[in-house]
Amino acid sequence: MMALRKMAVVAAAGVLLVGCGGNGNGGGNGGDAAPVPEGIGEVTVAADGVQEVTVQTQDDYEFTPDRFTVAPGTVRLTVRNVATHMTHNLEFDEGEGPEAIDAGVDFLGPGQEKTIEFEVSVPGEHPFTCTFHTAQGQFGTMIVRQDG
Ligand SMILES: [Cu+2]
Repeated sequence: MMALRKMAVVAAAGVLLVGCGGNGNGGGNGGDAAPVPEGIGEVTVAADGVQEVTVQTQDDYEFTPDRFTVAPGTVRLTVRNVATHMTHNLEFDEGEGPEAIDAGVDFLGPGQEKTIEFEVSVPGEHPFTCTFHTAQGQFGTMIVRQDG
């Protein structure tokens, strides 16, 4: 935890250096995306029987992955922001899915991760958004499917 905080401070210092050049210049983004760790976007079942999945955000306007599929039941969703300077969140679009999901991650600073838990029972697709970057197209979809 201490190490993480220290990294965040270092990263914040870096923002000052690159802040000007980095903004609005999407040109070279293809090659320098943060590496995706093993297991990101994979749904696994924890010891307590709850299905778990981790979605990552980074210094761009994408969820990694932007689609994942769960089975009806309890979902433990972790959103991990590995960005060094961008803040994100994850909110399920109200009224869009087959049932209401009363959970979301409202703020995730650089280096933070948060876990939410909620129930799904109706098959279908739940769109979600980073509300900070809706204009930049940061959307994703959680699919609920009977056979997982
Ligand atoms: Cu975002």
